[in-house]
Amino acid sequence: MTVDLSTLAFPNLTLEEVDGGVLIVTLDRSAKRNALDAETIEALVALFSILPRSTARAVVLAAEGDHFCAGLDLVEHHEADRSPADFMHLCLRWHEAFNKMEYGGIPIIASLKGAVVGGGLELASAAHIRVADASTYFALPEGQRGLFTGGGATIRVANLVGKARMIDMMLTGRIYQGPEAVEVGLVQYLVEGSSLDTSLELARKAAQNLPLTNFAICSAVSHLGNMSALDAAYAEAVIAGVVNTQPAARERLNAFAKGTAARVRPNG
Ligand code: 1HE
Repeated sequence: MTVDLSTLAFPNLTLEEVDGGVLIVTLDRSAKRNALDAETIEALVALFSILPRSTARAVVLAAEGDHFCAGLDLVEHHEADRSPADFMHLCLRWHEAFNKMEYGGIPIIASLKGAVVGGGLELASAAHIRVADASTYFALPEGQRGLFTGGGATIRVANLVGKARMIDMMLTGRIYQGPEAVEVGLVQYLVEGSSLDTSLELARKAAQNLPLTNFAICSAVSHLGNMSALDAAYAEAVIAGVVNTQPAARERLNAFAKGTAARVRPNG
């Protein structure tokens, strides 16, 4: 059953369907710099659990205000005075949300600005493409706060920048921004104008792919990365068997065979 996106509503998130099958999901807690409290994490779990069964073909994850996300809600955490078990269970909900994003099969483009720090970087790392603007900066300030990452930074940020850089960020509070953020792998795009415009452009492009192809790209690639090379090669062949023979692809292959499909050539 396909879920009607217009019926969905979640705390601290706004949803806007735009043309081309693109859904803009906006973090809407800018008074708190979009810090992730428990309620917002539950909203992300619920939303990204549903999206694979909706009409959304691609998502732009954006934010209200000047900052993408200030990470864990430190005030809530301080006031809740959580037990180790309570915080472990909370972190498992963060993982549930971010795993639904990374493995859900729907392309997610994160439109970044301002602070993308701590849990905010963990959230951005669960997207498939990250777009920064001139204001965007990245950090893992957990070390300075007497904390440790709990939303997957040791896995996803390490995958992006490597273990040594991630440890440096955690130990020293090192901030990455601008071209250096691209060089180290934190983002694929750095734009002069608005990261939202470029994210929408990229999402519209991705949404034109067949949904089963995008499912393989935005789910299988991550699953394959968790396997041994031998098993990953086997599973890749099985997935390609399904995806590359999908009836919906025949029209595209036919167009190529007839010479009417676009060729792959660089601009200019
Ligand atoms: C918050 C949070 C937050 C802002 N939790 N309330 N993350 C951090 O260590 C980053 C903490 N935040 C900051 O460094 C700054 O807020 C910013 C650089 C992001 C933005 O600065 P600014 O000057 O625009 O805002 P502000 O004055 O610091 O904050 C505005 C309000 O947002 C204020 O609330 P108010 O009620 O006093 O107006 C702040 O308290 C609130 N706010 N950030 C709660 N993070 C699963 S483990 C993950 C572990 C982590 O993520 S640790 C990293 C935490």
